[in-house]
Amino acid sequence: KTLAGFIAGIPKAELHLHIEGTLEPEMMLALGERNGVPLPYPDADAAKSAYHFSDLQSFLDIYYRATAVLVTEQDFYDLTIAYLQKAVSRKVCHAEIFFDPQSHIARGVPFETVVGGIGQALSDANGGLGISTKLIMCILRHLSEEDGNAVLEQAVRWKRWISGIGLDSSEKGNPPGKFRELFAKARHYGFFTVAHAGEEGNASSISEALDALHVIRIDHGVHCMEDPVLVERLRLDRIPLTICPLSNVRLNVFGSMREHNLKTMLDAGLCVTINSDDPAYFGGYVNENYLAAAEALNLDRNDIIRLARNSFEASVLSNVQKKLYL
Ligand code: ES4
Ligand code: ZN
Repeated sequence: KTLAGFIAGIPKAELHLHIEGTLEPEMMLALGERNGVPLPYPDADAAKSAYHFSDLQSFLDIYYRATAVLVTEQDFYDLTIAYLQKAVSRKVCHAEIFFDPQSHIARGVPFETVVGGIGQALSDANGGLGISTKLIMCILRHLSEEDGNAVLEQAVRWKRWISGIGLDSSEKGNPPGKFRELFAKARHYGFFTVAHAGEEGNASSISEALDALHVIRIDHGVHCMEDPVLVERLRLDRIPLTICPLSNVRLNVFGSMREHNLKTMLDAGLCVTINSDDPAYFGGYVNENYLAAAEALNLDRNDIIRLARNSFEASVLSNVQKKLYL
């Protein structure tokens, strides 16, 4: 069996996936047309060739602009169903999915429209598609804590569909501590919490996310290796890291896939997982991320099995549900 076939055949969980980052150029253009939202690209090929990024911010500018085509509840429903179908066909059995309500509210799209469309799609899939899901509402860290508090208060009324609170967007200049009180409130309300940290920021931002926000998992976290004390803490406490190899290379966190430290982290005994982040922008879904990392870093089949098992261990599924996969 080929390595690609092996990867495609094993059950996986995806834990770091922005639903807005699954907006493929074809759907972006169709929704732009449907909703009368102008786009800077004449066709899908032009969009794809514009997806060259120098760093996280240069990506975020293009990504937030594209999300402007998402207007109606049906748009959010269609976007989510399209991702879930791709996930199922790649043997993703469980997905914990991020969304960014503040980027939509700022454009005048109501919170209920966003959560209603995404939540209905997830709920329909749980019945028919054969994938389980959790929804994680991300707070945009470049905005104020006050702005984040407003969506947190709305999320409480949608607890039947929202399980966790995350933290994303520009890491530079927006340390985790800025959201200490918001995250304390989120935990008080019964949400689990995660945060992007150590993507462009250094190891201290990871420690700060653990100490100030009490997150159960770190998104990216690739800069942890700079701090041996932190590595030991992550290892002993089995704090999972959701790694996104293609994203890291496309955003110049690493100069090439061969320079990625995923294998080093795995060999250090960390609970690392492979995920796709924003697959419509970074050149592949979860299986392509496994394959690109495996080929560049010489991962063997035991490494791949370990990564897939880690993905279920790192999920928020109950122990009973995890036993189906571990
Ligand atoms: C993101 Cl790769 C990445 N980092 C931070 N925030 C994000 N939002 C969407 N993709
Ligand atoms: Zn991300």
